[in-house]
Amino acid sequence: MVAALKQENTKVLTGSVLKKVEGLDSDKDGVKNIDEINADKMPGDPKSK
Ligand SMILES: [Ca+2]
Repeated sequence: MVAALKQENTKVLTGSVLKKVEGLDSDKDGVKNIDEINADKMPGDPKSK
Protein backbone atom coordinates (compact mmCIF):
# COMPACT_ATOMS: atom_id res chain seq x y z
CA MET A 1 0.00 0.00 0.00
CA VAL A 2 2.73 2.48 0.96
CA ALA A 3 4.73 1.64 -2.16
CA ALA A 4 1.69 2.23 -4.32
CA LEU A 5 1.10 5.59 -2.67
CA LYS A 6 4.72 6.61 -3.33
CA GLN A 7 4.41 5.48 -6.91
CA GLU A 8 1.41 7.74 -7.37
CA ASN A 9 3.29 10.51 -5.52
CA THR A 10 0.41 11.06 -3.14
CA LYS A 11 -0.62 10.34 0.40
CA VAL A 12 -4.24 10.36 -0.59
CA LEU A 13 -5.89 7.02 -1.14
CA THR A 14 -7.11 7.40 -4.69
CA GLY A 15 -9.03 4.97 -6.82
CA SER A 16 -5.98 4.29 -8.95
CA VAL A 17 -3.92 3.44 -5.85
CA LEU A 18 -6.62 1.06 -4.69
CA LYS A 19 -6.71 -0.48 -8.16
CA LYS A 20 -2.97 -1.19 -7.93
CA VAL A 21 -3.15 -2.95 -4.60
CA GLU A 22 -6.51 -4.68 -4.85
CA GLY A 23 -5.00 -7.72 -6.56
CA LEU A 24 -2.28 -8.04 -3.94
CA ASP A 25 -2.35 -9.82 -0.61
CA SER A 26 -0.70 -7.17 1.55
CA ASP A 27 -0.91 -9.08 4.83
CA LYS A 28 -0.10 -12.46 3.24
CA ASP A 29 -3.07 -14.24 4.77
CA GLY A 30 -4.08 -15.82 1.49
CA VAL A 31 -7.00 -13.45 0.81
CA LYS A 32 -6.62 -10.70 -1.80
CA ASN A 33 -6.99 -7.09 -0.68
CA ILE A 34 -10.01 -6.50 -2.88
CA ASP A 35 -11.77 -9.51 -1.37
CA GLU A 36 -11.00 -8.27 2.15
CA ILE A 37 -12.25 -4.78 1.30
CA ASN A 38 -15.44 -6.15 -0.21
CA ALA A 39 -15.95 -8.37 2.82
CA ASP A 40 -15.45 -5.35 5.14
CA LYS A 41 -12.20 -6.83 6.50
CA MET A 42 -8.80 -5.23 6.96
CA PRO A 43 -6.32 -5.98 4.14
CA GLY A 44 -3.40 -4.99 6.40
CA ASP A 45 -4.29 -7.36 9.23
CA PRO A 46 -3.60 -11.08 8.70
CA LYS A 47 -6.00 -11.92 11.52
CA SER A 48 -8.82 -10.16 9.67
CA LYS A 49 -9.99 -12.00 6.58
CA1 LIG B 1 -4.95 -10.47 2.84
